[in-house]
Amino acid sequence: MGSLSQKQLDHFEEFGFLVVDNVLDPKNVIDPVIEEYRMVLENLAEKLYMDGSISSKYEELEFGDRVTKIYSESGEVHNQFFDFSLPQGSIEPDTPFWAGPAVFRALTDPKLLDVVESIIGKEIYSNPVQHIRIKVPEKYCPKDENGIVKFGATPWHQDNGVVTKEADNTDMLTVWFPLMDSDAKNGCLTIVPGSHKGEVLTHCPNYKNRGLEIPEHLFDIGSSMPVPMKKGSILLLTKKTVHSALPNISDRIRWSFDLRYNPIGQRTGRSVFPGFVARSESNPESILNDPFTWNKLWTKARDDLAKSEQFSFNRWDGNDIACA
Ligand SMILES: O=C(O)CCC(=O)C(=O)O
Ligand SMILES: [Fe+2]
Repeated sequence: MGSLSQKQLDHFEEFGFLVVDNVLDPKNVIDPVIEEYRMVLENLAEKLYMDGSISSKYEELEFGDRVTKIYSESGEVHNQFFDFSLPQGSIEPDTPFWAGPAVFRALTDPKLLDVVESIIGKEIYSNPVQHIRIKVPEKYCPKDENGIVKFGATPWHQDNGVVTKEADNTDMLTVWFPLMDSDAKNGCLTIVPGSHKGEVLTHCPNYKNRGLEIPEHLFDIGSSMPVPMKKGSILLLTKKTVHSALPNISDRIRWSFDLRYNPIGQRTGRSVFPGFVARSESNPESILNDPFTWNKLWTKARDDLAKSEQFSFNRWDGNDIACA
């Protein structure tokens, strides 16, 4: 059943975002995810230690400090190892990803789906445009050849801009949540209230070496605001709400999930990646309940894509006049 009040729905409609507190149980939903990722990090540490990229496995450190140390010493951000999605190109038979049971339980959490149902209705598809984002403190984070922090602040964009045009009529909802408290210091999201009422804005590939970004002159950056969040809270965004994430200038990691949902039957905008039916009143047998089947869907997608032609989700042209 939908769980949002009319007041919350009105806020979402008017401003294009909504924070809902106390949705995900920190102990029963989020901590198991963290525990699962502790094992994933253990495997990464073992691999990097074996191939000589790190001098110790740093077993004594807790997750955040350990991942920071490992990324820093190896000079690489290994986020693909943890992600429950695949890269947008160069997929190999051994491209890593993590689609584990605790992650699946978070994606299909009944309280989270109750919130989603309030917005998109009772027939809910888990859209495969989804990521874990681990942001280690910028001061320790490896930099690219332009001196820019790898996987640092997220540039200004609309989620509609990162999917193909086939999803332009899809009622795609973004659900973002941190796995710890998130604030302006450790890199919470910033949003532009009301920006969802306009068009899909021009995005520029690799704008100012930062990645896909909407140039600042196309929206009202002055009215943007950071959205600090508690562990267990979720942030809803429409597909056209302009948003970005601040840099992590704290001493600890900032990590988060971003998920998408759309009504069953609509295009996801990344058709080569697998989604699944998360909730359905009209056809309950179609619901995916088994995390291992979900894992197999991603494994098959990875194996198929490793054999096939390269694909691209990019719809933007860096030569557009707005990008100059
Ligand atoms: O977490 C981030 O840095 C960006 C997330 C985002 O853009 C999204 O959830 O749509
Ligand atoms: Fe986004």
